[in-house]
Amino acid sequence: MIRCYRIPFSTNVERVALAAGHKGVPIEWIGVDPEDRSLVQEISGQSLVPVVVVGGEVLTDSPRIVAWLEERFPDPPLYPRETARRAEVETFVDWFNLQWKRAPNLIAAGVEDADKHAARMREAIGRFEALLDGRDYLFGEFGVADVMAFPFLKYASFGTPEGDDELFHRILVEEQPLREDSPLHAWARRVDARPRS
Ligand SMILES: N[C@@H](CCC(=O)N[C@@H](CS)C(=O)NCC(=O)O)C(=O)O
Repeated sequence: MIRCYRIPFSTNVERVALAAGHKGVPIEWIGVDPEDRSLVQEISGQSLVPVVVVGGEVLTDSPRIVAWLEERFPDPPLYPRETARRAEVETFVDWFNLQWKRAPNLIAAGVEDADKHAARMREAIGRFEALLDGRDYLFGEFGVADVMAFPFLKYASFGTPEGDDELFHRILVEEQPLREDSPLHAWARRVDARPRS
């Protein structure tokens, strides 16, 4: 059994739920008090979730956990099987995690040039919309790009759910205004309807 430690409304935890759901892999979820990370710290040596414990192995960092799920449970796949297609998707995943995510994180940290980062987030909307031009998911078939991006972009379409008062999530709503006819709305509904473990 795969055990995963989580906190409510966590974007990075939702990635694991979507990836495992796609593969039909059950997860035993352990809820952690967001204000008390001592258990997570003890298990993983750091305080962020998701943390996966499986056999004697402890995995942190959602992209790494999703890649582990792909390796351990290859069917159905989340990454393209063809080498070049896979490299394209991995390039998107790295851009999203290493570049795109910096803007909302820096705004939440209260940096002085928040406006510059907010403008980057608004610019990026056009790129996501272009990826959805004529197709249902970011790279055609549902896959790792959708798993990585959805938990962050869904706020632009759905807003914050009741009980979610996280500043980071409010930034994801406020700095990603969507046109009514943006294809991101239909994409968000499509991904939201997919199974989660
Ligand atoms: N790179 C990590 C980031 C994990 C992360 O930032 N987790 C958030 C929840 S979505 C967290 O635990 N935040 C608590 C905090 O910052 O104290 C991943 O992708 O899993």
